[in-house]
Amino acid sequence: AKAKLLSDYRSPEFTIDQIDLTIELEPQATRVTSVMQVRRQGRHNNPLVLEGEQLQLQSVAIDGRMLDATGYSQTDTHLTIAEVGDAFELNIVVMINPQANTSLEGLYLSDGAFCTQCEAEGFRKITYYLDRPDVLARFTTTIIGDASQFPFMLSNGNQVAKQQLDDGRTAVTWQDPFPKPCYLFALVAGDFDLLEDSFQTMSGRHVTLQLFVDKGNLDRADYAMASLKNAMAWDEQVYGLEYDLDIYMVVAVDFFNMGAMENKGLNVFNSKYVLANARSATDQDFNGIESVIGHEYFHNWTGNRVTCRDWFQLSLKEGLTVFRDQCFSEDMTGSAVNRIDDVAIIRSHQFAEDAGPMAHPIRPQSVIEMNNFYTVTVYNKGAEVIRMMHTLLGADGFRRGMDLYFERHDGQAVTCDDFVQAMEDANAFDLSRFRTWYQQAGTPEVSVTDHYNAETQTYTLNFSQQTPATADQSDKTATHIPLRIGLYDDTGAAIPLNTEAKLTDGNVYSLLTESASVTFDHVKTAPTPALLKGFSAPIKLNYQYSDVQLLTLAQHCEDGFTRWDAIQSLLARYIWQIADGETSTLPQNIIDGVLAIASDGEIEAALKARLLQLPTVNGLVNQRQQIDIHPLLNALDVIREQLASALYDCCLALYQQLQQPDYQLDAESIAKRSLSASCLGWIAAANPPAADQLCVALYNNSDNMTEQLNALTIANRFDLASRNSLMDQFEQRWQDDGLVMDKWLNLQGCWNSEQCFGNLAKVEGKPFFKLTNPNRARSLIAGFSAMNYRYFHAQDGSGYQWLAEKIQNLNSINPQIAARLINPLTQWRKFTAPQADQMKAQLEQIYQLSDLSKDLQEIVGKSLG
Ligand code: HT7
Ligand code: ZN
Repeated sequence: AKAKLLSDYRSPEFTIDQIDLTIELEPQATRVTSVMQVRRQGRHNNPLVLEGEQLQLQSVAIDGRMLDATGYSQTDTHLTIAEVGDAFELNIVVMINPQANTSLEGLYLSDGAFCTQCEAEGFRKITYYLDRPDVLARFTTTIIGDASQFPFMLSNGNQVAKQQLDDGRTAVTWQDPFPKPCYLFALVAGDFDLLEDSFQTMSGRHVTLQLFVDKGNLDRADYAMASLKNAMAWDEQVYGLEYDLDIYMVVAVDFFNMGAMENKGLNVFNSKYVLANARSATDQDFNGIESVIGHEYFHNWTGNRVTCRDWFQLSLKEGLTVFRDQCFSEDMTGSAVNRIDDVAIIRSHQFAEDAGPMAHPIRPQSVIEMNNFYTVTVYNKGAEVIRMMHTLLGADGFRRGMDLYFERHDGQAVTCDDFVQAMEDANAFDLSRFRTWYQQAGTPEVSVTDHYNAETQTYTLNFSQQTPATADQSDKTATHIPLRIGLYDDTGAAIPLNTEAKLTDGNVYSLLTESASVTFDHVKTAPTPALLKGFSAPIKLNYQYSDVQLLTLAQHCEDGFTRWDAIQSLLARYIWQIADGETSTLPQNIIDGVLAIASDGEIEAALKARLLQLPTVNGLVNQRQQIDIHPLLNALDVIREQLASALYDCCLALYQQLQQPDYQLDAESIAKRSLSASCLGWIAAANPPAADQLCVALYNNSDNMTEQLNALTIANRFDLASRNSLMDQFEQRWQDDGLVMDKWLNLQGCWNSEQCFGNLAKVEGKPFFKLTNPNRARSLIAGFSAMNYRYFHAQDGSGYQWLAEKIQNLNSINPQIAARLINPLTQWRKFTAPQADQMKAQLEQIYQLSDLSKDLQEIVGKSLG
């Protein structure tokens, strides 16, 4: 397959102003009739070339005149009509087979309900079309089907007609008044339970809200509905953005490749991000629902009203919308720890992508399969880039930029550059160097040295930046890096910043060149610097902190992220020293420092839970070029055990204090449960039999999934005596509930036990495990390959072989999911022999598959190349 290049972008030669679709539903033979008003764009005589895949063409007519086979030509991917006028009506009829569609792209069946997924390029599996985001058409959709089987037949916009046909079928017609690209088209037909509510917009309009869930699931729909209403109110308050249709529908389906999809007026959701009650879902699940419901809702303006010119611009809508959903969640929970969790994703996953074979800028320049670019780089690093603009411009300046963006581009398909231009113009702020973030892959590294002059009481920071070469680009230039700085004295008190250098709001210094220095005056003693408060840029920072300086920041800095980061750095330092055989223990002052944090009654519970986290394996792996994995895992165990025995009494006391009589879903109760789980983990590491008793009691006495799963997770992670019986109990209770069993499947995947492989085979045979369902497949497979480090990296290579087998099966079932799950193998260059060679050998075998999908070709090819 050939790569498409951003530099090859050309505006469309034709556009489609209106499309009337008629879709006659039959599981194996759905007829799709489209009537399109097509217009030539610009002066040329080129033929009309439409995209289409896996379609059985029935007929083509232009202005009511049927074309014979000489009037058009077809390939597997295109329909070309040579002789067309400047404006004409094009009528095309195709047949498709939704039942055979296991890729979950286009029109497919999810447990008997018809549904669609068109982003990025799935509409071409429904009919021939100009399947690109810069062709915006008005859609009218008529769905014809058996109303007893499909009481709800839904599409975008407003329902304008419903009619009983002579043959007993029902025809329902929907009209979307907003022109849109076809990736935002949606159709759903099925039998659901419906939760209905309403929202009054700031201008007083009444919007009907409808949430469709599988029969019997209404008791799990309330939180999603409440989150939707919160999101609608938040977007009005923060951005002045109001919903624009009279109805907003959300449908939850079980078979879905990603989290959800923002189709205009008709969102389709993975049921994981809708269905939750206290018995079946964890606090983390509730958080996920709030953020994904918010995310899809916010797309109505950042994505739908203003959309992308081409798919290289994906971060225009995704980076911005992730940033908006992160801010929404922060405002809803009112907690600083959201930021820590967001940064942890960047450091564990995005840094790996930036250093790996698929490295790409947030605006990629070359793509083979677009589905491979829905990445942590485009989404999460993209959000960090938007956040940096927010940091540099301030909340008011950012809002001015957003207002100008909508004023200029509402109803258009635009580029990332149009967004930055609006920010720049609205604030008269120079973002020319900042634009590098859109062009350059890789994680910039900022190295800092300092000098304190006691005589002049001045303190100088010397910065230099460098971005290492990435798989896609060797030459890098300096970028615009906002560094939020603080200085602290030995007691941890903040020192006021006096400098001639320009600092923007909140003491943000803009590093714009390869190297630069800043001098602070009136600094009475040598300070401890905090150089990246709030993780003000997605970079790696190198400064030679002493242990004591890091302890000072960990204990006293007012910025939660900096405190967490300081402890992570301290622990990582000794984990590496142990892994490298340079030492065997953690120094006592660090143990005392962590203990002081654990016993500090002033630290709020949610933050304390984060401060007591060990660095993640992924985060550690991303700190070095090459890893000998088993010594690293052993070193982590050493540190865990050592800290655990010091923390044991304190954690046991805290654990008892934190018990709550009943389940509440407010921020404080959630924080207590999270700290309580963290304490239980430390107790288990120090004293497995004691933890075993606590886990059994917690599991049996609790009525909520958060605590039950905490008990189960710890029993599983530490392979406690009750592990098997608790897992069996859980299976008995929930075996008919796929969503809940995902949690169990995930635990089976990451079971750190010698029985792990035999167990995996048993689990794969369970009736509720289906490789065709992405949630099930992901839970077990990623549980093993992304979380079970010891056995995934088993010395004989059997972990890699197990994953490769799953990938081979998924290649023909669902290429998108195969391409996502293969990720751990593609990182082979990070590991020393024999692991690297064993991983590579599996990739080479996969690369030989005769029916290898485009998705895997791109990823495996780059990894081996
Ligand atoms: N915009 C949505 C993207 C999406 C998607 C992309 C590829 C294949 C399947 C997909 N399902 C949804 C999701 C979002 O960012 O809101
Ligand atoms: Zn999105």
